[in-house]
Amino acid sequence: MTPIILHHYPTSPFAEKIRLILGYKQLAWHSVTIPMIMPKPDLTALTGGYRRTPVLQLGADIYCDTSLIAEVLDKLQPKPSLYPPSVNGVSRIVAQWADSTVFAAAMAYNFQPHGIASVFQGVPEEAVKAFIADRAAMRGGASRMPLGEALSTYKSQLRRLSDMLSEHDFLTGDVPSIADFSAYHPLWFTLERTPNLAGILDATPLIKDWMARMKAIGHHTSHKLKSVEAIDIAKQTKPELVSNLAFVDEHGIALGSEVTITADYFGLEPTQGILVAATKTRLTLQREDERAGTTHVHFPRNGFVLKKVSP
Ligand SMILES: N[C@@H](CCC(=O)N[C@@H](CS)C(=O)NCC(=O)O)C(=O)O
Repeated sequence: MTPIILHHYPTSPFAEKIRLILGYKQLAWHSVTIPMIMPKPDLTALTGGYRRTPVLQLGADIYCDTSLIAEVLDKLQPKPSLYPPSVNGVSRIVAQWADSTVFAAAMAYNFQPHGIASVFQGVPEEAVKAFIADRAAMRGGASRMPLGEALSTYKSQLRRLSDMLSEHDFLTGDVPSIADFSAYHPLWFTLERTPNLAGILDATPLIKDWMARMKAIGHHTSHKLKSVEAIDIAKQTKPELVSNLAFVDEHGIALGSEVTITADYFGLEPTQGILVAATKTRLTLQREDERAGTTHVHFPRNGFVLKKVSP
């Protein structure tokens, strides 16, 4: 089997979502540690510009965004499913809400001054300043949610999540679904990276018990890989064929066009390449890179903007 390579760093909540999914599916993986801030030259040799964390690599196929990465891992190892049929729709909707709305409130709460002090304990002041400036640039200068709003929003979201746990062990039933992995990671950051702020979880003991169950899933086994080795693997591999996929055109952009794909918020570095596939749910670009060779970079349609490059 093509090695599963995760490009990530330990403190990334979205990476924790994928590490736990790998654990749930008992998939062994390779771990490439990437920088927390720009520049990320080895990552962008693979993605062509996309800089968010994490990124999944299977040979010369590069998958951006955890909603797509979760789908790919579920296809690779269908059991246990992340999308149990009886809750397929609702689990995806809760996951989307958690990855966007809960994540925003939780991180605004986690990154209040006490939280920053805890996350960056022992880190030189210059590095902390560089991190704060990098994230402000990613938000295009927009500030995080004010602390008062973050506090009331996060508390109310915790109460809603707790309500969902009153009759079963996981959010949508007796077994985990994608909803659990998406709701867990922002709360994991509160509990593990900003423990001095974790008292907010005390009002919802059902959540604390559920978090212990989620943590127990673990990350299965991983082996460290250097970023240059990952680039070599891409260079030595051919991307999977996509010419058999049904073309769904929502933009009036033909396959074979030179295009860019850009996240619709937070981290607006575009990836440019040839549009080689567009299905109902995902878009694929082919790129040539001096170091990585020919790669296919895959994005979900949700949350990304496709544009034709004018000649
Ligand atoms: N929608 C994206 C969000 C990913 C995201 O925001 N990741 C954060 C880290 S948890 C990030 O990219 N931060 C900036 C960076 O790592 O450069 C996904 O699901 O993968």
